[in-house]
Amino acid sequence: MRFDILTLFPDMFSSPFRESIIGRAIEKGLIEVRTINIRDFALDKHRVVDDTPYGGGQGMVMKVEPIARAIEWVKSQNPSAWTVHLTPQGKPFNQELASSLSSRPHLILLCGRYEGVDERVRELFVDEEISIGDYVLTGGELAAMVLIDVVARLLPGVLGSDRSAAEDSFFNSLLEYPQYTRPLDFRGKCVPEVLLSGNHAAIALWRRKEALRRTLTRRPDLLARANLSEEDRRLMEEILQERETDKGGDGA
Ligand code: 6GU
Repeated sequence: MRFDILTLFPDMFSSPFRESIIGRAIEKGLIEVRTINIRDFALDKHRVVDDTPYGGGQGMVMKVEPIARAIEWVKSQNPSAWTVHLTPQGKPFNQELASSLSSRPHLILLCGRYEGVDERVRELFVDEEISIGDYVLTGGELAAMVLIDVVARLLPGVLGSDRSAAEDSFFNSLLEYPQYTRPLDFRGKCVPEVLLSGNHAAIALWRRKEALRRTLTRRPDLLARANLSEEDRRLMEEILQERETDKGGDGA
């Protein structure tokens, strides 16, 4: 899968994609990430990429021509590339949207600055507008990094054979269960007994219950979408009972 990032700040992308899972995916040729400096597509002597807004007001607006030329340059190589504009006005990004993007062989990611991009870019060149959450970033660059990370790990081979994204939290609409490693006792806080039992069925049941408990406590909105089995419903009953008696839970 190919990602072409259109940005005014290509240097922001050099380090994050060298590391870890995404770095290895690039080395293995599973994904290609290329940054394209929008300024290189400005034709005037001073390579101007932004201008003051018609109608007045604060800040600068990114000009349409350099962005148009940059997108058309990529499209001349692959007319079927899918163009995404990262903007707070976009559709909220989530696992489902990531999954649908992961089936596209070539994404063009347009990173705007917060003040905005000339509206005609959207009208003429953008297939989809995406936001990564209800808060304001100074530009689309960090959002593009988030999107690439989330989408890339869904591609075959990126996570390695021993792990699949289908096991992840959010894929199942539940939060993850708590994890522990050595030492057994840290300042009087001990690892739950059941995890030392060697009883795999009991461990699986405990983990499922704790995942349900966390989701109920922290993100009850996710439960509406979760596919709960008969056993899950029974565990939920237990959790609610426990909450009644000892105001238990994981302290969340
Ligand atoms: Cl995609 N861009 C900016 N500038 N801010 C954001 C965002 C995107 N998503 C959330 N906040």
